Amino acid sequence: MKENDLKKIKKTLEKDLDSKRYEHTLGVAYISAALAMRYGADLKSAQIAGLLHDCAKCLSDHKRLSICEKHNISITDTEKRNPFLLHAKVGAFLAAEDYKITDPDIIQAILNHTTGRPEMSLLEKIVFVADYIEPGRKQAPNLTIIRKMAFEDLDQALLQILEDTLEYLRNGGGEIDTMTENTYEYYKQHLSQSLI
Ligand code: DGI
Ligand code: FE
Ligand code: FE
Repeated sequence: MKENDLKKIKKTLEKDLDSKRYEHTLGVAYISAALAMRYGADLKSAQIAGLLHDCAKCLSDHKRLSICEKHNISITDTEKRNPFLLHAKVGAFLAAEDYKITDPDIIQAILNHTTGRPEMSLLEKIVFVADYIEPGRKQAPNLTIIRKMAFEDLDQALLQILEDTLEYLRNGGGEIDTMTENTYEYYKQHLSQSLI
C-alpha cells in the first residue's frame, strides 16, 4: 500500500475498527489537518497519522501482547498491567508493517499519542491534541476551553490535556504511566520557562 493513499487507508481501517472507533479516527484526521493548517505542519502527514493513530485499538489485549512478543517489542510493567496502553506501540508497528508508512515522524506520532513524551515534534503534539478534542469527544472536562486553546496555543492545550488526564487517573481512572507524568512535568517546566 502506498503511503500517500488516504482512501486505501480509510477502507482498511473501516474493516479493522468498529464504527465508533472509525468515526473517531476520521474526526482525529480532520482536526489534525486543521491544526496542521494553523501551525504549518505537513497536511498529508497529519491526516495519515490521525487516521492510523488508533489502528490497533480494536484488537484484543491478547492479540496486542502476542504481536509484541512475536516481534520483540518491549513491554513495560505498567503496559503489562494495562495492556490497552499497548494500542499505541502496536499501532506504530502495524503502521510501518501493514500500512507501509516509512516517515518516522508519523510513526512517532502514533507511538506517543496516548502518554505523550517530552520534546514532542509538532506532528506528535497535533495528533495528541486532536485525539482529545475531535468533535465526537464528549466526556472530558474543560473540552470547550481546550478546543479553543488548541487553535491559539498548542503547547498550552497540550499541558491542560495532560493535567486533566492525570487528574482523571488520580481519581481512579487508572494507573499512571511514568511517561504521562514525565511529559506533564516537562511541559510544565518548559512553559513556565517560556513565560520569563
Ligand atoms: O485511544 P483513545 O481513547 O482515542 O485515546 P488515548 O489513546 O489517548 O487513550 C485515552 C485513555 O488513555 C484515557 O482514558 C486516558 C488514558 N491514559 C492516558 N495516559 C495514561 C492513561 N491511562 C493509564 N492507565 N495511564 C496513563 O498514564
Ligand atoms: Fe488511542
Ligand atoms: Fe484516539
